[in-house]
Amino acid sequence: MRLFTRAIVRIPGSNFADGLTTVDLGIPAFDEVLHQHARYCDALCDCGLELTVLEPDLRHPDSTFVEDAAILTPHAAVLTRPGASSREGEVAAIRPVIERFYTRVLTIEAPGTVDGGDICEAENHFFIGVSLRTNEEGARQLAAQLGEHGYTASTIDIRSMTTILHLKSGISYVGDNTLVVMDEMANNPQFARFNQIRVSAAESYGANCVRVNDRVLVAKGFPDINEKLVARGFDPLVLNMSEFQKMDGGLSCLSLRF
Ligand code: CIR
Repeated sequence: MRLFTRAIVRIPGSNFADGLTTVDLGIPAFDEVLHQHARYCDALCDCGLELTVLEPDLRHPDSTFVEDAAILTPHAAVLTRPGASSREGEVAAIRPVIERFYTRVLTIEAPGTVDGGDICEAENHFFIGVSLRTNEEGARQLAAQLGEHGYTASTIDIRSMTTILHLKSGISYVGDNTLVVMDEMANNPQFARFNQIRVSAAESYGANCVRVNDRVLVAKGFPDINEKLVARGFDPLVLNMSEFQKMDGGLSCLSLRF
């Protein structure tokens, strides 16, 4: 599993609750949003990462979900072209930050769209979700760019799965050839070569977890996933994500790790 040394995060803005959401879980409480974000940052530091912490960007209420604006591999960075128009400007805002760390910065061009949340990296292979945010043209461009850097890629069409926004809402690669995957997706033949930790519909939000060096970040409140990770020798680090869940956000989307 790739070792990470750094992460980029962005502090949520006071208009965080004005972002996009498809769920009906209530309005996030801003104090608690900031608190949960701070604990998330602490967790990344505990995993050994050096953080670049960006100031809130009030022009873009969803911009704390930095993962959607870029894909960072050891060899190249790709700036995305988010599928939601309210999020397009997030890319220009993060570009100079990415350029501090990468000499080679690629882009997704219209009519392609890609959200980073649809990109699941599993060693040298990338699963690219084709969703309501990432279109086939975006997936094609990204696969070609990754191919030039020695990676393979394949697409997974999640457009018919109404319960998830992004591919990584339903699947995570946690290293050691293991996927955490929601039941609805588990039988996809593309996942057959992996060990699988299956996630029931009741715990589906918990399928978005993140391997960071020796730990796996896991959302609080999903005991079955937690137990299964422990049983397979993983070391979960549990974080309360309740306020981000209200805005369709998961653990992975709050950081760019590299
Ligand atoms: C959105 O709908 O775009 C945000 N409210 C949530 C984005 C979550 N991102 C992710 O899962 N990668």
